Amino acid sequence: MEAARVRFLGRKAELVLLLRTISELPVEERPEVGRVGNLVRKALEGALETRRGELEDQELAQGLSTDQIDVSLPGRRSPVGHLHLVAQTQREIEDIFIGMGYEVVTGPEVETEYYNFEALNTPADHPARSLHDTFFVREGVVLRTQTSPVQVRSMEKQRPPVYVIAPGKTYRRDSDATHTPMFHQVEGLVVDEGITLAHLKGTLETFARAMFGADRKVRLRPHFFPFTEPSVEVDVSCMVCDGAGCRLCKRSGWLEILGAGMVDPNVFGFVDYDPEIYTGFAFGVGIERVAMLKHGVNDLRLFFENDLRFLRQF
Ligand code: 2NL
Repeated sequence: MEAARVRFLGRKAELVLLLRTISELPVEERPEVGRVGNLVRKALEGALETRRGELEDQELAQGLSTDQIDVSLPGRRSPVGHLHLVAQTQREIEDIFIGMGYEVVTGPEVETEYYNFEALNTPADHPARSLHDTFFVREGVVLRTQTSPVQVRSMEKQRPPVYVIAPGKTYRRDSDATHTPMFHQVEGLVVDEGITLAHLKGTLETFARAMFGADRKVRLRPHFFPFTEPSVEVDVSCMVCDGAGCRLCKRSGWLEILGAGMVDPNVFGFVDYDPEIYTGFAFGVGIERVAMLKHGVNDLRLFFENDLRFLRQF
């Protein structure tokens, strides 16, 4: 169409050249040549315009018949995330203890030395209170090294019976293949009349079986913590070999999962509970450790690198 326009209406078109040289014609011929020439030019312009309209209509009709939007095609899904394995595991632990009637309590990650150490029978000269092991915010204020201070606050607020668990972040100045400066813990505390070590063992058995399988056995080994007496370390029978001995449990058949004990009467002294009336047990379990054992994760650092190829597997 453009070629036709140039040929018949362009600067060098016959008609245009004729109209331009009209002044060279005899005077009496000029009006008639001008009139007819302009008529022809208008006719050509009209024809081009008509054809342009036809072609545009054709193009639109073609587009409408081939470029249809198929509204029945599935849409593109927005990516949806999920909880981090540590958060999932924390909730799983919470659910098990909620099922046994416990209340979930939380508290500050920045704590006073009083709640983090003093009230837990950990005296000022204890090595855990050194600059080497604990992050100090300022004099008398630390990043909590365990979630027990939350439980001390619970005891201050309510009288027994106390059945609480305290999940959350904890901080220690430690960093290597098996320790990170921040990690997660769930602590549990029971205070009531007539609570014994047997109640502790039964509770931890229920926990271990809910978490790692109905066949799990639990054993207690003597240990020491400043805030419990007696104190124990708690092993669960290996879920890989069922106690027979394998690489995971280093041929022993047992895996250490937590620390626990009977609440030291000195701790009750700080919250004004009468140790002649009440006894209690407490325990602390590392959430990352539970998640690693349950899911076969062999490197603690995977939890903190935020590599989606790892996280998406859970
Ligand atoms: C561990 C295991 C433990 C507790 C935490 C506790 C809390 C109160 C009173 C007495 Cl309020 N004890 N918590 C007891 C035993 C063990 O944590 O491996 N900690 C270093």
